[in-house]
Amino acid sequence: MSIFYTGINPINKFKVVPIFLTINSAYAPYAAASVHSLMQNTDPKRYYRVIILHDGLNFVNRIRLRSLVTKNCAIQFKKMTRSLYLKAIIAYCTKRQKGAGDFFSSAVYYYRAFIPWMFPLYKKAVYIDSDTILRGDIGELFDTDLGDKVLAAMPDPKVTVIPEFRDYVDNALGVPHSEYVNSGVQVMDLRKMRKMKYLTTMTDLIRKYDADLVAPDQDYLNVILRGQIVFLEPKWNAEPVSDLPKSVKLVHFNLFNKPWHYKNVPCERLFWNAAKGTGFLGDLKRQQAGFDAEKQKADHEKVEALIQKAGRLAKVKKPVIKL
Ligand SMILES: [Mn+2]
Repeated sequence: MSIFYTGINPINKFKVVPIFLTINSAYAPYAAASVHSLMQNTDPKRYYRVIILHDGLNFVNRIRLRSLVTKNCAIQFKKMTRSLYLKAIIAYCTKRQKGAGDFFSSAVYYYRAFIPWMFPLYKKAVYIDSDTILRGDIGELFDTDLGDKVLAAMPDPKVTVIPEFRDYVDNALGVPHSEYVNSGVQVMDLRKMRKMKYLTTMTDLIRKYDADLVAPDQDYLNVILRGQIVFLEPKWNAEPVSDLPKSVKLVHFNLFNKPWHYKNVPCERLFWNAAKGTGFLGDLKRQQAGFDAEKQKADHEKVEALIQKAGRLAKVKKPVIKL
């Protein structure tokens, strides 16, 4: 590779596959494993650009992430600016998402709603959570035909199997649970999202209702885009299981059993193989070693509290937010 190589794709921006992740410094090690796995599974004939939205990554994290660039895959960082939208969201998160089930206390999850607005030159993009590992070419996910819909995402398996989540979604959100999607993997039609003013709609709902919800922007996404979502095949947002089908292209370590916390969890090899060579391997090993019985107990209690919260919020007569 030339010493002048900067990781910037020397080609038309519109031909690139743009992939967004939204992180803070705490998520950097998992994001690095995810991005590393993504890059190991690209089509050499295509160009990719990983765009990391963050709220202030430190220098070391940025250097380590940036060093993952390959010939056909660039990395770009974009720090979130404190727009009025973001200020409203941070105020809401600070007030609402703290306390019981503190899983989602962070405004980081809401950054993805800013993508259409912050990147007006892109027509379409992929978003992935940082707790994902790729096993196939993300370009194929990007190629998903959205038809006249706005977004592609996968019906959330946790909502099908956990009765509290199911009732919460049906009653409190007014979204049929079979249609409720997980927001961890998305293909977005950015033009349509701009046209419908997705970000403004979301912040308006936040301001108007100040609603106590279970999942951060995922709940708003489902309410706002109901009926406008193409359902992805499970292979693009698969739960980690020990007998993972060969066809699976993306594994999502959603909610419980994170391999960087627990030993002997499904698909841990996939994660650790991707973490190797990222510069974060030592950090991740230390994190796992330090995740003692006390932290495990707290982690389980957080999951339990989140389920209980869903059960509590499900006991409403009509949906808590209305478009
Ligand atoms: Mn996730």
